[in-house]
Amino acid sequence: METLESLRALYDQPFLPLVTRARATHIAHHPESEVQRCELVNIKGGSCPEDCRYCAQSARYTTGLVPHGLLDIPSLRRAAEEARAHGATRLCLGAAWRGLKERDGRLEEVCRLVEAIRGEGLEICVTLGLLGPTAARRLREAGVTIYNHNLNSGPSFYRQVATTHTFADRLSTLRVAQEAGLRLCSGGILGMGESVDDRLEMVLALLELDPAPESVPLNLLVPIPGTPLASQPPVNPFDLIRLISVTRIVLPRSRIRLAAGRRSLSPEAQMLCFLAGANSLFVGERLLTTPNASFDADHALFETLGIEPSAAKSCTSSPI
Ligand code: SAM
Ligand code: DTB
Ligand code: SF4
Repeated sequence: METLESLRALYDQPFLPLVTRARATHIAHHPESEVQRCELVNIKGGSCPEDCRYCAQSARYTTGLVPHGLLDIPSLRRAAEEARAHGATRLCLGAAWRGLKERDGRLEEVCRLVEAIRGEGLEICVTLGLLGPTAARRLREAGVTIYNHNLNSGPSFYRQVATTHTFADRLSTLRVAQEAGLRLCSGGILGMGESVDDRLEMVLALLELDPAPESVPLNLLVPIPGTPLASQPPVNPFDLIRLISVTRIVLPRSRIRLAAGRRSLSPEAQMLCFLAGANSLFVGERLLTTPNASFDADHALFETLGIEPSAAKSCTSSPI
């Protein structure tokens, strides 16, 4: 069983042996040139009551974001078509609110959106904040197969990430989603001022989930003017590559997603991330509120590396 000390020992070994071991683990469990493409749609933007210190969508900070209500069905259908045109096999619908309570009218509205695009050949992931059991079961029934809810950091640092909910609240949502038959997508953000141990504590918490998350997004903080974390210094890409390597070694079957902040990485740094075990990314012009890596840059990178897109899993597939 892994401990913080064993993860730290892995993390601190010399860079090349660490990446070599991660690569060997990767090849033993995944097709070596396959990278999953996902696309995000912000189905409800801004005015969020939570105080996550990194987030453009919190109502507590003046970020210049123009809030919008729930997306309509034709706009979502168009977004799904665009995602398919970009080669995405998974669509992730995000909403800026605290979560969905039981008997919340917004739940049925989200389910109608999901039902409108199920059967389009895309895996449907949603990221709707804190979740109760009835809402989780209803989402599963509507056609959602994956729930994204990031732990974002380790438990010791979490109080410095947000105060309006706790790390335990986030963990409990993950368990609720799992119990409803949803596969999990959960990871975090690097660059909020946390230590390496905080990042490894997060990996340890992901490891304790049973089954392990199907995907682990690793975001680099995108500094948003107006938020408390606007002036954080950028993360050293080698620290990201080390964390990807450790995550790959201890979660051999999970997909590791290079998520927000990818556009700040050079093609060479991204290549090292793939070598260390990253095998998923976001395509499309935008993430939720910020620009993503450009289509042309991605096209050139995929060509250079001979990266192949993954096939979508069936909507009824069981947890890994
Ligand atoms: N409200 C839901 C929640 O908090 O889970 C879903 C939307 S939230 C924007 C989804 C995730 O995006 C966050 O948990 C965080 O990991 C990531 N994220 C948000 N803003 C970010 C930023 N500025 N830089 C990097 N990642 C960010
Ligand atoms: C994840 O880990 N990152 C995505 C998705 N899952 C929901 C969101 C990134 C958001 C980046 C900042 C923004 O665009 O507002
Ligand atoms: Fe709200 Fe999610 Fe942003 Fe936190 S991360 S402020 S819960 S939208």
